[in-house]
Amino acid sequence: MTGAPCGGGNSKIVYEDTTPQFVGSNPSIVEKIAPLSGLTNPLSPTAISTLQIWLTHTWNADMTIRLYAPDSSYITITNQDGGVYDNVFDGTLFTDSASSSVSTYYFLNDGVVSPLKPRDPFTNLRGKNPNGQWKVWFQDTYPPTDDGNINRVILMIQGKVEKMKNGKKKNDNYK
Ligand SMILES: [Ca+2]
Ligand SMILES: [Ca+2]
Repeated sequence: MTGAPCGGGNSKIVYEDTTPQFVGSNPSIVEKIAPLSGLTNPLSPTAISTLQIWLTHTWNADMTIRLYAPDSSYITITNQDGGVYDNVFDGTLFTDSASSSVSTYYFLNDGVVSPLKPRDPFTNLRGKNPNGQWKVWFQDTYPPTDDGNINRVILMIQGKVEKMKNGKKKNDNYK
């Protein structure tokens, strides 16, 4: 049996940005642009996406962070979470598989909390064309005091291996 060609393209892309950028009074908005290509379109119903950020900030409830897909829709990662504490997102892995959500976690101390579920699930991104310009959008919504620095961002998008009718793996070049 010869099945029609299926799959193709990369099933996993990891995008990393290590350019430190200030966020606070000026500018209060920072965008990290991730141009992705070669991913299987549309993004699989079993796709897994994660976002890890290293943000130092002395009042994390100032921050709103969104992940924009290439079609300009977005999911909210965090919005006025983290309270008055320092550096709670300095290395946080946002993943749907975390046991606690950023919106309900009871922040009590300075220091990183990881992993956390984002406010909106990454599963909302399934079915979209993943090829194009992704954007991680940071806003300090209270610029006058308590600033931050975005030191590193890692966006990972992974389609799961799916089996074809003939038993072959769909994503032969799964990495
Ligand atoms: Ca503080
Ligand atoms: Ca601020």
